[in-house]
Amino acid sequence: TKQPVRVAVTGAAGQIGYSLLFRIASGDMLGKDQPVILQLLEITPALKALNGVVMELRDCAFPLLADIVTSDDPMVAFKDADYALLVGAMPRKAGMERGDLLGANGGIFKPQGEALNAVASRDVKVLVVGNPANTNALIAQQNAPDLDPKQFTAMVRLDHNRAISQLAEKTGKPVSSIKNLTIWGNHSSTQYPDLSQATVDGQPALDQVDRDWYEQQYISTVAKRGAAIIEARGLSSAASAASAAIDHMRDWALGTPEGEWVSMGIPSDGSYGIPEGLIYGFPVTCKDGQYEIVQGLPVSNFSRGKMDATAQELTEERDEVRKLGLV
Ligand code: NAX
Repeated sequence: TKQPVRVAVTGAAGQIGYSLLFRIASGDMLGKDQPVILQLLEITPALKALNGVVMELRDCAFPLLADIVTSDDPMVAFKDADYALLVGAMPRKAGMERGDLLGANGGIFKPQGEALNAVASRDVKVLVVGNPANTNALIAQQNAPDLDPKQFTAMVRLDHNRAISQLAEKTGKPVSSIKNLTIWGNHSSTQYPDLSQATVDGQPALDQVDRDWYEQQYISTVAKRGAAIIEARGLSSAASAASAAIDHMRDWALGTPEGEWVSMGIPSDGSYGIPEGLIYGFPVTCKDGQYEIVQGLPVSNFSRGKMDATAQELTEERDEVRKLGLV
């Protein structure tokens, strides 16, 4: 039997945490043969609620759940962590400007980056879910100089999964028939869900839907799905966000299927003309715990405009957090 690995989760008493922790503990993320130790971080006032979640986790009697640690100190929660899912963040409140939001989250992700740098496993894989996810990942990364920048990623997998599901619905085909679509850029309304390389049952997706629907409806439906969920449910996406986080980490750790790619927010190496260093959604394949950008895909003028617009937004966010001294 394998040795347990340490999985840190922040915001563990929140909505996403309530779905995510049970999926991790049941083996959905790292495999049905991989024991885990959960190391849960919350703010002090939420520790009581977190204790209730821990009681339920214990009541599941998950065979793979080796231990649970809770703390309000990132130096404790991140100690020797092999995986870190940074879910807790400061939500945007009415009247908040982008600068205020980035500043408030800097107060969370700077110390968390420093703590990961100080105490996490040298191979820790970090996924930032808390919004604004891409720039929060950048802040944590820039405050962890002893770790490889590539160890910091942001979640665009929920957008990727939403894009698959919308296309499946439109074409009347099962989700499993859809391959190789990409979410480029920011997890925000500027994201670009790109069908130019996508296939449905092995045939080009764009031969099966009309171009107008794709450009005028599909892209914005995917990008605005989060708002539609809030409108319907009165709360933001939680179980689907948790499921996407599981997918992201599982594929990163255990690999993507041969001939298929997924979308991950990762530090740009300049591929596809995206400014180096931005945490940007790219098509990637994963093998042996490493991801690699899918190279050489053709980029149409339409795609170029969309890819540059979302890069521009991320550049502005980076300028803003530089001004605040966070990176
Ligand atoms: P909740 O408000 O239910 O939970 C957040 C939890 O984080 C709370 O329990 C809070 O006490 C905790 N927290 C706050 N600051 C903390 C800190 N410094 N250290 C540790 N814990 C802290 O939000 P939830 O619905 O779970 O969403 C969490 C985050 O995910 C939000 O920022 C949300 O915007 C973001 N999302 C990101 C998505 C993505 O695709 N990247 C999609 C879903 C979701 O909207």
